[in-house]
Amino acid sequence: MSDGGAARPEDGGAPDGDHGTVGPAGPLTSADRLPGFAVVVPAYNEERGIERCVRTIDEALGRLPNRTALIVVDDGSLDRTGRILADLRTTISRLIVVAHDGNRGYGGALRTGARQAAAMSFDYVLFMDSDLTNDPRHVSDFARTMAGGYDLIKGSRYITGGAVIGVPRRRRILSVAGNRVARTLYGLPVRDCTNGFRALRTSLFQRMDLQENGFAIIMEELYHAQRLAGTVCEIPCALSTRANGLRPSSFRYRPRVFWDYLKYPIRSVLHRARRRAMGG
Ligand SMILES: Nc1nc2c(ncn2[C@@H]2O[C@H](COP(=O)(O)OP(=O)(O)O)[C@@H](O)[C@H]2O)c(=O)[nH]1
Ligand SMILES: [Mg+2]
Repeated sequence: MSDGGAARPEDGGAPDGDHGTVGPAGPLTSADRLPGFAVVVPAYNEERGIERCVRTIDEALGRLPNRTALIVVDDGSLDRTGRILADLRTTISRLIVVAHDGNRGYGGALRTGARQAAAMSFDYVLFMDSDLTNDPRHVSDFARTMAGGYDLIKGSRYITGGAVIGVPRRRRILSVAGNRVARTLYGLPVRDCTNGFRALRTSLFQRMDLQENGFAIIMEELYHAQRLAGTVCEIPCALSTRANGLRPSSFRYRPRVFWDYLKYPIRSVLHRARRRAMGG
């Protein structure tokens, strides 16, 4: 499928088994189903940026007709993140704060956030970072694409309209190369496998047997999406680098991280080969 568009169930083209790339969809019409969704934001020691993050996402959600919530998971922050969130909670009704006593990692925080979203009957979870490097103006693009019924919607830097802004050259090159390998091995039409800005049907996320506590949960999810035959599409998104004044990124390229990421596309190849060998 091209960058131009993808079939939506209400267009008569059921997306079962359909994977593809969709550009930003047209304006919402009253004919569109409006899925409810929760933006889930993991936060660890984000005292310097969490207030701006919450206010900006809350404003973006306030402009949408969908039922929404903003779930922030304070993952055992040692700084003032928890206190700032508690203050914001008193005035921002859309904000739900879930706190872990200790640090369970990015993956653990997303699982907690998704459980909360499921308990509140939200159709989708939209995962976003707490440093505003995922541009909140894309939240409405996700909302429109959810109305198309996809199971997994990936934000993509690597399709027409996507962008990488200010990210160090080394990290950009590794990302492009890693994503080429991952895309080929998964066999999914996803150009940006490693992007953490993505939305999933809450029920699909809950069905995935996710174990990763770190950032590799992003790759683990794609392995399960491929296995569970979910419908996948990409929408263009920009990713920028952390603003000066925030704490530095906690992502580290270590040999172990490469393996943690790569093992899922490799497992995906093996899984499909096994299925073929069994004639299924
Ligand atoms: N739950 C949890 N979230 C984390 C942890 N470290 C970073 N994060 C969050 O994960 C997101 C991305 O982190 P960041 O440091 O910006 O890494 P990068 O985006 O890969 O450069 C942000 O929302 C962070 O607050 C952690 O140990 N636990
Ligand atoms: Mg970041």
